[in-house]
Amino acid sequence: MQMKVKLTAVAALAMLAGAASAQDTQTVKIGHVAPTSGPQAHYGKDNENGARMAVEELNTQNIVIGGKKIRWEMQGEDDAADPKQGTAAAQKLCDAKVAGVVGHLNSGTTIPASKVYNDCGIPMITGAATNPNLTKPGYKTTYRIIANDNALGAGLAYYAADTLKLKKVAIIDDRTAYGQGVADVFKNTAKQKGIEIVDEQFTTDKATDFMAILTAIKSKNPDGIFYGGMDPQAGPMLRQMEQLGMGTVKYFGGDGVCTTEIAKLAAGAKTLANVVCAEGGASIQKMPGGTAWKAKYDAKYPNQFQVYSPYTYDATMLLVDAMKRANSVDPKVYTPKLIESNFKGVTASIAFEPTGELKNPAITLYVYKDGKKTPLN
Ligand code: ABU
Repeated sequence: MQMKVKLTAVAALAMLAGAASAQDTQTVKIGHVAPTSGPQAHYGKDNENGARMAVEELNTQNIVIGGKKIRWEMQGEDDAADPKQGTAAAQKLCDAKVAGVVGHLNSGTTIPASKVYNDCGIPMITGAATNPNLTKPGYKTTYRIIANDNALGAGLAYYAADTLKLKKVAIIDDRTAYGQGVADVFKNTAKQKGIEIVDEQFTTDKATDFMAILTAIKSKNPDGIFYGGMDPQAGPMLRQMEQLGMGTVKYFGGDGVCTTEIAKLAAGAKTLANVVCAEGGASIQKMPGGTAWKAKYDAKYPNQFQVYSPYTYDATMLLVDAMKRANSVDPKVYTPKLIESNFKGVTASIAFEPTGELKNPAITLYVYKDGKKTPLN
């Protein structure tokens, strides 16, 4: 009997000790959303890798917030680049009570999802969605840490006019928020710079056959084509331009075509050498922590790097930086700290305009030399 009492007391003490340590540790979830299935999965997986890498590093840092040691967990969701799936994923993350969200990738999913996050009071930071309309509603929960399409589209138009001295350009876009938006900025700036827009054609983010629209454009004899869209379309389009004998036509695109993958998708087409694309931020070689970070990324995720993973890494770290400064993981408490960020990231020193846009965004233009993405500046 006495033995039984002793054992019960020991068990109770052990339970108390367990309860105390459980109380001192708190699991905090950070959501990530991107298309991790479908034709844009290579971008989405790269983005998710960046956020996961940050979470794994955070878990080695023994971070204490509000008196509790935090165990960080990433909850990854797939929106398949589809606006409806984007808002469903956002609601799922709200319901899961994540502390913050990194994403989404596509402007077409990010813009409607930003309202869902604002309604449930969770901050989101995108390092990929570039349509300027994202920050127009003025939500205090919406942040972007990369240049938007006003900078990308205009930068390319200036290059086409001032450096390449092009006179006649045709425009194609995929009718998504991103594709249409960046094409409009390019078109309007190019017109202001005296370039004639000889044709405008439209496609979708599902299409793979562009022979009809390229044939129509060829008859207008342009010096260049601007494509507003992503690489699953741009790669085959470059192949089909070659088949149609459009081997001297310059090909412009925003960050959506500025990937490692486009070299594979163009499948050896010589027209890849005509691509000039613009991406937000400095080239990885010129980012403050870019070279060392990329070496770590490549060791962990060989051959998966595309464009935005340094930004999803920084976005994750930025959320946690705001939580640390607020000494709280509660979105209501720490979200106001985000706008005051002055964070030395891998990609840049990150501070925000009152709108949630990045202060002083840089852009870099790239070409593909011998099939390899190469910065021009
Ligand atoms: N920024 C290009 C890809 C993502 C988007 O804005 O739709």
